[in-house]
Amino acid sequence: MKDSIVARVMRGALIGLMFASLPSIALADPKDYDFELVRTSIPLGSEQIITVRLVNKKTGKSVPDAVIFATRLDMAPDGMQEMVTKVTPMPGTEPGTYRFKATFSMQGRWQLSLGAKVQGEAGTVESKLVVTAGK
Ligand SMILES: [Cu+2]
Repeated sequence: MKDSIVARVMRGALIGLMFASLPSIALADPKDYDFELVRTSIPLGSEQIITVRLVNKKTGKSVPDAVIFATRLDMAPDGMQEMVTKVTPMPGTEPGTYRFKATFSMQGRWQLSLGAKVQGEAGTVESKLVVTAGK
C-alpha cells in the first residue's frame, strides 16, 4: 500500500514538472513578437526614415538587440510589387526600435517586409508593415 502511494506522489510530481516547463516553451514562440510602425505615414522623397518597434505581445514591452536580417520595401499594396526601393538599416535611437532609410519616389502604399532574430529565440519573427507615402 505504501509503495503505491509513493508511486502516485512521484507521478504527480512528474506531471507537475511537465506543466511547469510549458510556459518557457510557449515564451520561445516567434508568434509572440510583432513589429509596429511608430508612424504610418512618410513624406515623399529621398532619405526618409521609417521607425518600427519590435514588441513582445505577451508583455507589451519593446524588444531590444534583435537582429534584423531581411528587408524589402515595395508597392505591393497598390498592385506594384515590382516597384522596389532600397532599404538601409540605420542605428536605432532608443532600445527596442529599429530604423531604416529609404527613398519614396511615388505617392501611395509601400510594404516593408521584415525578418528578425530575437535573443534567446530559436524561430524567426516575420512581419509585413504598410506605410503610406506622400499623404
Ligand atoms: Cu508605384
